[in-house]
Amino acid sequence: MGFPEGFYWGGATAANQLEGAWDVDGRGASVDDHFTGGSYERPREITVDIRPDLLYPNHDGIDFYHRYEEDIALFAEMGFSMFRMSISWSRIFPNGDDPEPNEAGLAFYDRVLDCCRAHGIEPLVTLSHYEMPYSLVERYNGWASRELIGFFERYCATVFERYRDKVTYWLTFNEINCGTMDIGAMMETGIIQGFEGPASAIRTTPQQRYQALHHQFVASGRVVRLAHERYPQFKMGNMVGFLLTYPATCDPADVLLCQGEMRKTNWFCSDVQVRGAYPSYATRLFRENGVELAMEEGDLTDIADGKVDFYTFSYYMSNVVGTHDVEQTAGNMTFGGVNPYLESTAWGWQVDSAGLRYALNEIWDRYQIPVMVVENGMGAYDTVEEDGSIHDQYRIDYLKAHVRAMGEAVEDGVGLIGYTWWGPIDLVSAGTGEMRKRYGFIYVDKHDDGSGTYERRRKDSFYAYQKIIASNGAEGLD
Ligand code: BGP
Repeated sequence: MGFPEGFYWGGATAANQLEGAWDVDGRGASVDDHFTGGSYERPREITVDIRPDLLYPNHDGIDFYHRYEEDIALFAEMGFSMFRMSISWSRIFPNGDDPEPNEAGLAFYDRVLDCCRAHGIEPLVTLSHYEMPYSLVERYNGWASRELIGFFERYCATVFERYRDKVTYWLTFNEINCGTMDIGAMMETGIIQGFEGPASAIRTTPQQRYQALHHQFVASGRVVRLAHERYPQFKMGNMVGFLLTYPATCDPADVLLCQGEMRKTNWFCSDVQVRGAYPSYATRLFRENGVELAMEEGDLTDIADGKVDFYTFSYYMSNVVGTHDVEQTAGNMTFGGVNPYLESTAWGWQVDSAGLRYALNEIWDRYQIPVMVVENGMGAYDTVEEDGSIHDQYRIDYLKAHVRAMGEAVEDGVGLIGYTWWGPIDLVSAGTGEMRKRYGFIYVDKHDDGSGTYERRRKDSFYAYQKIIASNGAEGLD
């Protein structure tokens, strides 16, 4: 079993979950800066104003802003050849539509990217990872407004030009398909203008969600076209939060229901961004959900011109749907029924490594463009032993099982070119705002109450991943 030569091994992060320094060097508040901490049982709260009596974990993140050199050196020590990061839009344009970009913000990413290059690490940069300047929420209700397209184009044009010699691989929107879901739409599209209360209480209509997505599709299409025209060396990708879904039984009604779910959740956004057109099933999907898209002339051309060069997705779990009684999962951000053949993490995510092989084959058969798994991982409670060591065998098992599954997919003929583990260093959870939901190979001494020294520590999994990378996935998998 072998991974192709030059296969990218690495880790994935998002600016808002690790940088901290939320109001430093001219940065504007971003959507996630208005989210308090939460937990498995208690949803994060969204507040319109930043309240001194509440804790907003993204404000400090893990202080990557000041510690990136140490962190990237640790990634290099593990053998990373790729680092997926995102640029914080509000570090570059604090209000989203400022007349000039913020030079201090641009200079920060120069330093980070130079540091990656110095270690021989290829950056993979997400342009929008669950955030936008909060000012655009206040004034425009996020992607509900068409104006966002122009602001996004300007932001992208600015960073493309600035980092043209430092970045080759770009992704437009993280998990764009979250915009098809009620709760997901809040982080993905920022349509939370004036909302105050538990994030789980947000309700959006299909009309709002698909309209916001349409604006994102047009924006993505335009910036992909711009990249192809001006920077032929750039490779532009999409990013889908892949929620693999199985039918609960072989009742054809369950199979059809599952097909519909797979289309709505995974294929809809993928089809638009890879094929450059709305899929044929969209007409019925829209009709049955009362969606009437407002479009302008040229929108469909923008989408058609903006086909991506490679396909990326996150993969954490699989779900089940059925027309009969199906026991529902109780985890945070889980969306379906219980699968009796699978075990779940402490947060209720059903671990399914074989499903990764299955998903990879489905994606490859459908699109035939290079594929990367840009998020995969396991949130878990870690215990620091008295001597400071962290024995995270559960994470090692998860990692090995998923690497083996990718190896099988490569054997199946899938054009897989890279793998970036989610949260190679502990960071703030997007779903719950917790620190204790840890993904890292590197432990960060920061806790949910905001305390901690921010000291970094190698876990056992650090060495396990190092071994896998050193042998290009040939060793360290037993
Ligand atoms: C994905 C997001 C990431 C990340 C991950 C884990 O959906 O793209 O930003 O956070 O999920 O989720 P969580 O942090 O909620 O455990």
